[in-house]
Amino acid sequence: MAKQAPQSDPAQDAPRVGAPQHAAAGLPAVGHSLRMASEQMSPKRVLATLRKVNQPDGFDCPGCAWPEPGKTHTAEFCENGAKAVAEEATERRITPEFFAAHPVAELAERSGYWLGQQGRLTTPMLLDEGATHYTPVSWDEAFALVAEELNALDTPDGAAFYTSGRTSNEAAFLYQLFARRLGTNNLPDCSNMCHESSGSALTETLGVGKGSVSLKDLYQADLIIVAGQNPGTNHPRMLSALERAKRAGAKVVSVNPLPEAGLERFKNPQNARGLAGVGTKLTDLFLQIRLGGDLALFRALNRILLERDAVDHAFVAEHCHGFEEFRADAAATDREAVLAATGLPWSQIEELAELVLGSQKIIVCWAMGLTQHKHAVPTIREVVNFLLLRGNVGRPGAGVCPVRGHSNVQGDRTMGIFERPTAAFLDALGKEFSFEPPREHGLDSVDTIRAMRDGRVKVFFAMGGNFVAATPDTLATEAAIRSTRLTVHVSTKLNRSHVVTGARALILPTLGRTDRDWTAAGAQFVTVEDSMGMVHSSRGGLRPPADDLLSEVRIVARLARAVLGPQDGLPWEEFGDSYDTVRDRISRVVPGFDDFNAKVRRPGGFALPHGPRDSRTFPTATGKANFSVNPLTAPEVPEGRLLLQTLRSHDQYNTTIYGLDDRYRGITGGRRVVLVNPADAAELGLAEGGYVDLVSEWTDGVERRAPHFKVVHYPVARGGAAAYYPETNVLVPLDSTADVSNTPTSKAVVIRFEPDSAGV
Ligand SMILES: Nc1nc2c(c(=O)[nH]1)N[C@H]1C(S)=C(S)[C@@H](COP(=O)(O)OP(=O)(O)OC[C@H]3O[C@@H](n4cnc5c(=O)[nH]c(N)nc54)[C@H](O)[C@@H]3O)O[C@H]1N2
Ligand SMILES: Nc1nc2c(c(=O)[nH]1)N[C@H]1C(S)=C(S)[C@@H](COP(=O)(O)OP(=O)(O)OC[C@H]3O[C@@H](n4cnc5c(=O)[nH]c(N)nc54)[C@H](O)[C@@H]3O)O[C@H]1N2
Ligand SMILES: [Mo]
Repeated sequence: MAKQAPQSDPAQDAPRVGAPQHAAAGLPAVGHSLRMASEQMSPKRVLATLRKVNQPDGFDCPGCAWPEPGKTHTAEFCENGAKAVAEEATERRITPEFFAAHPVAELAERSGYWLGQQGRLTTPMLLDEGATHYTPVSWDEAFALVAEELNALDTPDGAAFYTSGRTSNEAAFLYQLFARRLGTNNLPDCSNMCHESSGSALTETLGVGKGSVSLKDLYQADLIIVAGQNPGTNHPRMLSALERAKRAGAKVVSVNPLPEAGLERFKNPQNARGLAGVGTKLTDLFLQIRLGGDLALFRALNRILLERDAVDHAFVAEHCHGFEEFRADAAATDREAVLAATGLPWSQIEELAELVLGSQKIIVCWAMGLTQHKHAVPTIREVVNFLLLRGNVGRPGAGVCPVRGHSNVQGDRTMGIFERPTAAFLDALGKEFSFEPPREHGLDSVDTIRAMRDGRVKVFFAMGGNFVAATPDTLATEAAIRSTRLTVHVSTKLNRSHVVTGARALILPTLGRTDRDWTAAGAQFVTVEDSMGMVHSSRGGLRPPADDLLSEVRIVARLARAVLGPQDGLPWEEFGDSYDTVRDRISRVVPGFDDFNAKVRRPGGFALPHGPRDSRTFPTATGKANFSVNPLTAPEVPEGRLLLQTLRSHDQYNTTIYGLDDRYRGITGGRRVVLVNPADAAELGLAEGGYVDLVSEWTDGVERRAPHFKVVHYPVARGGAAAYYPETNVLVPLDSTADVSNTPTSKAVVIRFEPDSAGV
């Protein structure tokens, strides 16, 4: 039986503040995940579902992209994976009656948390022009309507096709094929807001925009630096890997403006010691860096390594390009500028340098703390310089480790979800399907918003995700979306993007990872690629929320047939019924996927080739690994202002809010909090527990305000503040993006504080 949805709403949230914790997981995490799951499902379904997470015969956890260890533990999931699974496998349902009872105007007043709690979507729904309510439509009507709007465009570039990173390889491949046969490269995706900066920096310097390490490398490393990442919440299974690395003698350094509990100590819930005992201390050295100080930190490290001549000269001579220019510039790194940018004492930087000098094998892991800054790309290039100096790329126990977010965000890119595809990819695609794909680059996420605003994009189609809530500058973005002709969302759950729409809107419900997927050709499975380039299968086992739900693969296949017409000539029906036929095509288009259908049926799947990792071959413009020169910059913050980073609480998955607690940071019952260093709070007159408005400052003079945030005195690095996304996306200016990657600067928003305008 479906249960009643809880009614609490963050609009009336009342955060309570306790002490931050100093260890992650352990028994409370197990209890927490089971409680969350049982709010959504019967006990039998909880067991049946959680038993299949990340098992060879089961489904890939829709939580994060962290890889599965070779021999899977019987419970290879974590507290937050369990929440992600429960969110999807919930027994609550949204039926046409729900939409009849709630006008869209009313739903637009509801919190994202409330929308998500209503259950799984079951029926295709249409919001027609001028209508107040969504009404049911048949699948055929829905596809015909999309075809009508797309075919009415002057140019295929008047449409944009967004992807969120849960989409399977098979669906992603067909989706980009469809967009390109239609004639556009407008394929924005969540990567644009996520690891695009990593992809840009790594492609330029190493030739492959992905991480170069496997789990085995982590276990063999001497030193692991975790910079700008909160794995205790966002990649909990990474803590088991760090624990294992530590047992084998590795040192762990964390670089973060916040002391994150998960990096301090880990109580592994999968063994008795972790459940009951004190757990394992993870961080050996914690550098509490200022927001945006990482480029300065890595430049300082590089200067010290050069001064000590701690350079792998043989590696540099044989494999690298640009060393002399880099050396001249890095050696001149100004110490005072480093101290100002990082806020760290020089002695701590030297302490880290000593650890580096004592280590043969070094890995640097990072996530959004590095990628969402104006100077994110130069920062990551400098990390690469640091690793190249001592030959830490392309040998066991060493390398770059950008830790991906969505469970298949890396695979989607591999399948061609990219607004700037390479010529080689388009050549292969064109050859396989006998057509000439469009060559002109398309729009990324931020440029899609601009194009909608300017009337150049009229149809917005989303394969998953929650575009209006996930993107910056909420008010500008919502206005842009509302000016379009048609918005279409292929979704599992209701969210904000379904109630802020174009003139017409469609919701196309779909199967999730946990659902059984049967077609005319029998049982189907899909494949995904994890953060370390391992490809494996995923097969759901639950009865789908409705009998006529279509998988993403079938939705794309039927859409393509409806839009492109019978004259298109590709066997879309066959693609939709038999995913093996899609994989056969992928095997001939995407490098590394030869013999795909056979290889993916082996337990554990297979690893994609990676030149730098496998053979120290670097497919860059110079044919070598490129050193780069990255002038020292850091965010500038005027007097009386702080730099705000927007981050995740422990009870959310991006725009999906599971609950109102952030347990490790000691915050419960609400999300509208702003964490401020007590010394900064004293200077700015921000009383603990008081309420304020956050107002962001940007060169365009537009006022961006997020009202009613409770001030929490918290040990964040001086000069910075932290608050949760997506509530704070209203503060991130659309034009404030990273150089090169165009990623919104979600970790660097200049704000001032004003009296609480909600006046509560
Ligand atoms: N449970 C759960 N899991 C998730 C997600 C989720 O929302 N919930 N989201 C998924 C997705 S899509 C992604 S991309 C990942 C995100 O994973 P993370 O990147 O860990 O997520 P954030 O909460 O954005 O955390 C950023 C971390 O970087 C630190 N930081 C911020 N600015 C700086 C800086 O300038 N320098 C340094 N050194 N550190 C900084 C913050 O203090 C924080 O610890 O997680 C994925 N997994
Ligand atoms: N201020 C600020 N903004 C940020 C960030 C930040 O740190 N700060 N982080 C950025 C990052 S890293 C990312 S990745 C983006 C995330 O941006 P998105 O990927 O667009 O957002 P999500 O919240 O992950 O999308 C959740 C929705 O996906 C749908 N969904 C879930 N599972 C499935 C599925 O299997 N199939 C389909 N079709 N739909 C499904 C559900 O309807 C759910 O409501 O946000 C970015 N925005
Ligand atoms: Mo992400």
